[in-house]
Amino acid sequence: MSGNPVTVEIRDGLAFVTIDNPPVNATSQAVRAGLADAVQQVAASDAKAVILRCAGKTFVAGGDISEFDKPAAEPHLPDICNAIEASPIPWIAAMHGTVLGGGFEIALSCAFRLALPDTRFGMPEVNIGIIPGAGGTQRLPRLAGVETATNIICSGGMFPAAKMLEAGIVDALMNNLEEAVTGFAADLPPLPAPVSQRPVEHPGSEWFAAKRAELEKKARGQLSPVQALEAIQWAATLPFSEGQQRERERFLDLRTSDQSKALRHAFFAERQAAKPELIKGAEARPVERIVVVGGGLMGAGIATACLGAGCSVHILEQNEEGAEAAITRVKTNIDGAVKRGKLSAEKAAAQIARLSAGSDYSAAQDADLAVEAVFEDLQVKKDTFTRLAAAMSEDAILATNTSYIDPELIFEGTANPARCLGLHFFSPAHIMKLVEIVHMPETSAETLATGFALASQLRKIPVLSGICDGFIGNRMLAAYRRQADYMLADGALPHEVDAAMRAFGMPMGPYELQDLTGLQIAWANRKRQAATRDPKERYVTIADRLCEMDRLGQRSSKGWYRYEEGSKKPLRDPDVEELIVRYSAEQGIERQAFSAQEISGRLIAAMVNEGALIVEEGIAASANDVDVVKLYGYGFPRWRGGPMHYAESRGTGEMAALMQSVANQSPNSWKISKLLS
Ligand code: 3H9
Repeated sequence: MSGNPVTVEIRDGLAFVTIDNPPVNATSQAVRAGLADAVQQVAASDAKAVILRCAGKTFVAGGDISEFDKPAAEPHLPDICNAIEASPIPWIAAMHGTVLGGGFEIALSCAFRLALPDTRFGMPEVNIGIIPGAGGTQRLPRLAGVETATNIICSGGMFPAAKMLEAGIVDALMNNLEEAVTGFAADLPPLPAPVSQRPVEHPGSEWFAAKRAELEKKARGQLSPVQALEAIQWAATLPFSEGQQRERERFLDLRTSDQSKALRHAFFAERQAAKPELIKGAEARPVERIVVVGGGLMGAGIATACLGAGCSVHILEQNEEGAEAAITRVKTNIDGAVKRGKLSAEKAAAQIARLSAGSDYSAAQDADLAVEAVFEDLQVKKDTFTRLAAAMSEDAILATNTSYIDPELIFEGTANPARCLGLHFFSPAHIMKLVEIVHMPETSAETLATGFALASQLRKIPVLSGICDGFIGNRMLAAYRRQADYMLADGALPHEVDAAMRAFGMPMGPYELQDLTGLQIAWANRKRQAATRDPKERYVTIADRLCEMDRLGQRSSKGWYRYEEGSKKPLRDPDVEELIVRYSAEQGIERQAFSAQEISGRLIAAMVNEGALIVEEGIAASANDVDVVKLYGYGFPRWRGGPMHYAESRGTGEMAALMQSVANQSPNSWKISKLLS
């Protein structure tokens, strides 16, 4: 990149304006200044058209998010967009890569929009808690209609160029962009009316009301999608200039909002988590052939994800029947993706062609990496790795998907432990984004780098974790559930706890979630932990009692709730509530009422405290990593940024005081992190 990120070249009667601002050509202040100059420079030239293009892998991917903590600095993008649109010389956007946010808004101000066929478009502003701020909410409805504009802007999604062409947003798709655009510019079609001057068809206030209700339900507390809808509604009711002014005011307001700060924190935290210090400079090994041991729900999910990333997968099962069942499970996952329109039938067939299964470990001999997803039992896992190590080369990577067992015990005695690590996927593994990459002291940086590279190949979000019971995510979940159980014993009921956590923004409360996933795994863990549990720690046995009564969740038609046949709707169960009240009485506890805020405050405090301990102990490299785990593995509301960001935004003092009161309520049960005091 030269000093100036925007250059102008006038050649053969055409002006070429090139933005070169790696990595993603964001419209930083320098780019905006360069564009403002370019507008004037070309207006004063004798060029008959301007071609706006970008160097590197992408067109402009939006405003520069790293500038959003500072006050907005001139020149402002809406003014530049207006100047491009008003230019006496027509501007042509020549687009490739991703055309996002402010980049899309610049393109909407051009007279023509041309793109490579594999370009993707989107207005992802709502994902970072803002709305488009350079006329996007006002121009897009004028170009493509309110409904299409709403789908693009309020979803924050990315859309293929073919869809944009169909919607009339892009004028043409061209293969040899540079040459084709130059040809197009040399022989321009008649100029269309500037987008800002086109009329908008109002779909009716009922349409807006219904859309608003739909967005509110989906957003679970996130405000930006509804705010964006309101701005689109201005496009349908106000002159452009007024609509644009209101859009700008709202954009600036939202930029400083807590939600936007939290969502921006999440954006940078997940990128930072993917590049831990420990793998700096280490080279990842290519992974093409993968063996997955165990073709149950988890193993089949891992296999599906690996196939989707272009790897070949062999599943090892105990016998041929098990192997066949595993293949069926993977095929069902792949079929599901086809049915949901996520995968073409052709790609699905290619994935299935790369899948095999059997029970003979010699099939693992050429694999680059093996992931074990067998029964959560130390001896079974140890035996699996003994057989894998014997079959595979001594530097093939060995990964355990254990959720709780110490990988050091699992890999004890394995030759070359530097190639061993944990790859902790979350179920269903072909859908859930999070992978905890668990390192042992012996694990080499190269092995870890390979784990991170594989995760990104699988389009997952990797987070490094050291070793502790439950690693980062499940250890925090255990603390959260423990506090929830304390609250049941002290006076709350499951539906109150669940409602409070949903109101906080969680997709589900802890009890309905346990019913959905089954109570038995956590029960087995509690039994395993019993031997080492501090006898002075408060231990509430309500969950154990339910398990002993075979109330194991939805699959047994009853758990914390009861379920009517064929229904997944949790219904309050007087038997469970009676059991809870009886438990309190047995313990001599006088039950008290808790407000939803008290419940969520205490549960989150317990979660934050555990996260802080995890950072304090060095299990997580940073509080950011803890946030990423909770955002991607446990549905923590992204617009709150993750538990650690949330705690920081509330003030650690407030969180410390809350945690102290939680600890006082259940003496000897909580260690409070030094980071909270
Ligand atoms: C906006 O446009 C507002 C306007 O409406 C109004 C203005 C008035 N800013 O994701 P990657 C960095 S709001 C600053 O790993 P990929 C990113 O942090 C904006 N930095 O690559 C990373 O840095 P590092 C609306 C940005 O190929 C590096 O680039 N736009 C920005 O997997 C590579 O990123 C968005 O929200 C940015 N806008 O994906 C787009 N974008 O290497 C957000 C990226 O130091 N961006 N960086 O970690 C994306 O969705 C993806 O980055 C993209 C590339 C698809 C572009």
